[in-house]
Amino acid sequence: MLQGIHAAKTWTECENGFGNVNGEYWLSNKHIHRLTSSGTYELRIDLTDKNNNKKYAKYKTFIVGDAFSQYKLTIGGYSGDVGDLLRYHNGMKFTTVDRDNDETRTNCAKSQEPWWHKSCSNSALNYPSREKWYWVYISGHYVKTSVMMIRKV
Ligand SMILES: [Ca+2]
Repeated sequence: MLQGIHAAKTWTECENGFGNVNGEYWLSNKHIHRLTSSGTYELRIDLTDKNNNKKYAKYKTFIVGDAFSQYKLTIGGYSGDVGDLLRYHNGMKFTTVDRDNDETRTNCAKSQEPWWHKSCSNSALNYPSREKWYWVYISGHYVKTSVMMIRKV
């Protein structure tokens, strides 16, 4: 549903969604909010590195708040084999190049793309770091592909 992106996307673009489901894609924040507030949703993040090693993170709780909350992230109930890196972002608002809701004096989205930045990120799946999506090392390599999926439970 959501995959890494790497152009400086605006608040409106993230709000309304963009891209192609088979490539770089972001389901709109508005829709993610609508879905995750309509029931209980879990989040699964699948990651691969350049050698196609696969790892995942799963969260029992995944809620994105409404526009008024600045699409605030509520996340919890981790399981998986890649580390609970989203925990750092729990409670954070969404930040884009044109809307700074993070805790730094600068705007994290300017260097690390849109995300629920804090100061700035442990895991920013829209941020291509060394040409790989930034989450964490898998077997010593940066993440090559990332997919975030949500499912009603
Ligand atoms: Ca800031």
